[in-house]
Amino acid sequence: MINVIGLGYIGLPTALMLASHGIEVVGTDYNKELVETLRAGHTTFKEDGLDELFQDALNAGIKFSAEYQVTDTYIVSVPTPYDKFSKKVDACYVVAAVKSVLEVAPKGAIIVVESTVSPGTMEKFVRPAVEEAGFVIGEDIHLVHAPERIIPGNMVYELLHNNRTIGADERVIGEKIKEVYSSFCQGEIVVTDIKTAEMTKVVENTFRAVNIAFANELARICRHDNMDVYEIIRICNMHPRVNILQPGPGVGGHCISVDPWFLVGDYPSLAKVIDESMKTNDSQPDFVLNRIYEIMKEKGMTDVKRVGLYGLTYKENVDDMRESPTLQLLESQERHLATGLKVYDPFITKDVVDNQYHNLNEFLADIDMVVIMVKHNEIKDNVEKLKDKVILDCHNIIKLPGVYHI
Ligand code: SAJ
Repeated sequence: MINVIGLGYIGLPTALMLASHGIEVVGTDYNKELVETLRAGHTTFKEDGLDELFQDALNAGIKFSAEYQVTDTYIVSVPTPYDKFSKKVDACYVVAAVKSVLEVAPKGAIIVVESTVSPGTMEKFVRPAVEEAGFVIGEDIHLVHAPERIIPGNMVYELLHNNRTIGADERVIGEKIKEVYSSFCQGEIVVTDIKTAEMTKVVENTFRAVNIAFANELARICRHDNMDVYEIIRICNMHPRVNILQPGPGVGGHCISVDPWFLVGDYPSLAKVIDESMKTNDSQPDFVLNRIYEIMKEKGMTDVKRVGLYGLTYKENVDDMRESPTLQLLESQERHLATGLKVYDPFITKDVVDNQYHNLNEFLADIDMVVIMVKHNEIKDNVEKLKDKVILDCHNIIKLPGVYHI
């Protein structure tokens, strides 16, 4: 039996996937309300294919509990916040989960940490916690780091198809865990050591963050001299060895906008390109705000209350708002002592910010200018409703005459 600890964006789909592929699974979360919701047969977030997978797992007998289970294999998938000032990872949830596992784990149990951690976290925080509790690593307890790699918006497909990395002290333990993931994973599974596994995960996200920062910087250069950044990137990407990502209103989510800071926090005098890239991405919502004011001036608009931000989530077609560029932009607007921008997102049904709408038509009726912050399918399907608006399209998806870009 496998006890999956933490039933959030990564832990839940992983538990469901294992269960629906013949493995006995108990999913544990300290949040009793969440456990009750799952027990009542409801998922806790929206994701393509998640409800079907949930049903398969229920049919296969998956169980949910607030208690840690006595078993031989644990998968820990809890959040790893980071300290915004020191830029260092805060491994407190991982360490707390591991300590709770140790209270029930039998001799020889394997603890797999899936949460993203900065290189050296297992060495600096997890190993000491295990040793302080009186366990001998490699005899009483085996440690593994198997970072997740799935992308919100396509999680179920990527869980099945992505290659995976497993870091373990002992090859034989790594191979044993590889077998567990092979129950559903059709990709290649590499077994390596723990620190290499930690580093690969952070490097993958850093590569993407730096590439997006490069695209955002190109957008600023092109804006300065009135060039079309999208056409330039499109043509450059026709070169067989060039693959530039797209500029946007900023970088959100709890991965690309966070993980690279671990390297800056741990290697401040070495991680220069990464540091600058993160600063570029973090200042992108401000760049959009300036662009809004610039366009308002050009159009003779004076009332910011007639401007609306379309999209609150960190990216398209998900309901996750963590570190979202829209929230960053609104914070920035408040710092400038100006408020009043209207906001709407079809995926956010609760009231989370001022001046928020829950209906596209009502939102559009109250504004003259719309800023496309997120490229949800809904807005792509409703382009004709934007015809009489001033449009600032931060994603280059609206094909109408006179559209402004970042
Ligand atoms: N973005 C751009 N331009 C682009 C692509 C993305 O501005 O060309 C923005 C998005 O709008 C969003 C942010 O970047 O605000 C991040 O979105 P994303 O789709 O690039 O990535 P995440 O954060 O949803 O998921 C990433 C993935 N990592 C990589 O692709 C290397 C995923 O595979 C990881 O599992 C995930 O981080 C994670 O959990 O670490």
